[in-house]
Amino acid sequence: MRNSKSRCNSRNEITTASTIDLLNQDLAKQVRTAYDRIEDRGVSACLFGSGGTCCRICNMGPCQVIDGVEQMIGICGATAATVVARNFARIVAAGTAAHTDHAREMVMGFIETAKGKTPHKIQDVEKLHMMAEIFEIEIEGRDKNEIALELGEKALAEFGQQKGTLTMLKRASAKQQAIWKEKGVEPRGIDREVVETMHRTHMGVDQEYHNIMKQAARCSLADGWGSSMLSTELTDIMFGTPVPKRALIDLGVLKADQVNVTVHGHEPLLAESLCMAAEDPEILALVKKVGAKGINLAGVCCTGNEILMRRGIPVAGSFINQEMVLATGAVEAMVVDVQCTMQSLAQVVKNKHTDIITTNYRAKMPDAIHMQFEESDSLGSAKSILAHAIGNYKKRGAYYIPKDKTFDMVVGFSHESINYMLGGSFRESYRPLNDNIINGRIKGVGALVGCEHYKYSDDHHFKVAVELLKNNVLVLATGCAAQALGRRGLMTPEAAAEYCGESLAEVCEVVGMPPVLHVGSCVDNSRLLIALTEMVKQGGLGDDISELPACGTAPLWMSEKAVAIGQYFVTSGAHVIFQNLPVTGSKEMTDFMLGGMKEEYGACWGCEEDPVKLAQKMIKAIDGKRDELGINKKKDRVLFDMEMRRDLDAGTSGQSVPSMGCGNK
Ligand code: NFS
Ligand code: SF4
Repeated sequence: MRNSKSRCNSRNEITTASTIDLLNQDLAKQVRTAYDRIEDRGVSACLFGSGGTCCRICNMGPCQVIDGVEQMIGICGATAATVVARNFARIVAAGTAAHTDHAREMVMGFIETAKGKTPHKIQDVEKLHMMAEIFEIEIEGRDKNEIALELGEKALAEFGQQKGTLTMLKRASAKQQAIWKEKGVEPRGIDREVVETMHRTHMGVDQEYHNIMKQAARCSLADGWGSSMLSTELTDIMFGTPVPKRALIDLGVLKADQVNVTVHGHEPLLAESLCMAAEDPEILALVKKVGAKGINLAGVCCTGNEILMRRGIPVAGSFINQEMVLATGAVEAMVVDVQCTMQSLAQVVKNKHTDIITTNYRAKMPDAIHMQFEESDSLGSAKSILAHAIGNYKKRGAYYIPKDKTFDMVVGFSHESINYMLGGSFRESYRPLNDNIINGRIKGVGALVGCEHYKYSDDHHFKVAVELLKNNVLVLATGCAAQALGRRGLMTPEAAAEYCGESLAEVCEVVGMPPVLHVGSCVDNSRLLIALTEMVKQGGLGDDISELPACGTAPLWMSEKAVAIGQYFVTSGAHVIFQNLPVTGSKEMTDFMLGGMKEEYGACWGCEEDPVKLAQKMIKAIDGKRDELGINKKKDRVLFDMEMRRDLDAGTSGQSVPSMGCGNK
């Protein structure tokens, strides 16, 4: 059943202050938004589609299948379980393909960088060496570019590999690796798992739901421990591993007297090149010529997260704000690459001076202009794009920027910076985190990830987070979920006192960290896999991820990528709760997803639409793990005494609140 309280179908139910302010302005009243389209279309989603029982993979259908009704199986005889499993596996394959194609671009850009053919440089040599060790690459006496080239080529080979297993699986705990081996779900090559999933779900191939789901598990691991992880690590090596820094979010980051260029999409190669081009003297001269005070780059969606994490570039909006960013009339160009770009954008800017500029041959849009981003000439491409945007500045008509509604954030919590922040310069480690979980000051870790969704209230993520924090669950966030929380002021150290339970607030205060840590883009969910694995390796909290007091959620998943992410977390032992899953049309599949998977991988999926109940289910799952670990015994609440404070302070020297603000390690 739908919970009406968490539904948001009209403009009247929007709670984001900047959006309300903007939509009340005359210039935005005519703009048709997704909220309006939801109202226009009504709310009746097709039951077969939402339950996963519509099959259209062959031309004897489409067949709409009803579980348990003999006359309502597919023309070919396919049952509800088979159809649901096939559809679900295809979602995982599509999500994996999206991350993989992104990752491939990054690896190829990395190789070109190692060859000196891009304006970028190998920046994080420590991480380069760490990755070289994993890939068994000699580092002694070798130049960083030489090592990077070998690493890039070995990484690229993982995509087309046909046999064996992916190299980075060995970063998982021994127990985890043993489970994957025993279940036969170790991915062989990244592309191979996507292709095989598509083949096995073709008409008349794999017809046993459990076997199909086994391949969905293997395919998702090729994403999380394969392409996404490669992308994150190689991007860090090239553009720098994020460290804590302050930044701003919301529509107010747009500037009245500057050329506003928003970058929307996912691939940091484009965004990083635009950042470099924005400082180029030729570009600055053009800016001056049109009478603007500067060029203001701002991010949207995950590309926004990438440059936010590494450069502190402000975020104008997340997925649900993309139309709003343009409705301001203050944007000279929105530069997009791939994924999560709504086709409606061109309609929003129809009578405005704004150009939507597509840059990737894979992703063109009607009514947009296309300026191909050439990796071989990335700075040149980026400069041409900016020059075009600057040319629009003087054409700007009526505009409105909701100025006073911008939020401060401290972002940049890569797994390394969490390690450093908690452990301090002398003993980088997750020990203090584990200790604080064991002693109960932190109940556990909640990962809040994934998309946003117009069908639900826009303070949904906030409500989930607040309930978790109140119960002393530390929140790690990525993707648009992270932006939604930043936009509600949860990413400042000061938020701890307001929202956290007493003991979590104390830990945040001593360390000087926000109660919600921004870990990056969706591809960076691989950072969470590593962070969880590090907690396991640190000891005291079990032998693999499935034993940790941790739980994940993508409470408003929208894209297929989010499902691939959820599936790789579950297959890696983390319990994950979504608002719904397209499996309800089959009892067998529902039972397997919400229960049976646990027997095989130590974790399963859960579903809950109501944000507060969802958080409570996460807390219950975390408490269950604490019970199993025997660390949930009621203790007298211990406040930090002087010795504990000294201990943590010594551990965090150099990372007090002010130094977190400037973010230099
Ligand atoms: Ni993730 Fe990021 Fe946002 Fe969802 Fe889309 S931008 S990759 S898919 S909507 S979180
Ligand atoms: Fe129908 Fe079977 Fe064809 Fe699917 S594969 S559309 S269930 S006949």
